[in-house]
Amino acid sequence: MDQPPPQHPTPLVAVIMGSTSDWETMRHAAATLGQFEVPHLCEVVSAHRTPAKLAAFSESAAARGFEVIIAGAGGAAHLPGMVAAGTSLPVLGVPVESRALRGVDSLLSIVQMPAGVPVGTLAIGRAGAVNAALLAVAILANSRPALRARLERFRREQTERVAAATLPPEG
Ligand code: RP5
Repeated sequence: MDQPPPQHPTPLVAVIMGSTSDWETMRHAAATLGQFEVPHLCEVVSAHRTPAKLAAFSESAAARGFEVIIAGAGGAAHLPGMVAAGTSLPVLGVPVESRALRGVDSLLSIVQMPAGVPVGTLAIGRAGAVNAALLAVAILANSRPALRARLERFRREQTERVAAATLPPEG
């Protein structure tokens, strides 16, 4: 008898990015969500190169079951703000480190949203990608006690690891 195709749980978090070149940074968000077994989808959606796809994505995101959107972009990084313009879901913005200005351009493009359309902006690069995923987990955990317990265990283990760390001998 044929086996039914594997059921993939509906993704709760969308990890979108402006270009495949952002994946090196954004893969850390995906990996962190994976660590918490949070179903997620990763996709390239460009504010500048695929504006119609961006509009369709943001307007359908809530109906598709996403609860949080993580958007990473570099340079003139309009993606997080533009996706936030089309949805009331929480949008977390990750400034990708650009070659020319080391991500300061990305950071300023994402962080300075006018009042009324918020984007929660994280740090430039890998730290921002990891923390965006941890914030997404914290948001989802508000209504999922098992996820809250897992997040608290992660934090406890991190604390224990840092407390037990030793420095190399001097000289
Ligand atoms: C942005 O332009 C992307 O988010 C990326 O960070 C940057 C450069 O894109 P590529 O020229 O590498 O495709 O839209």
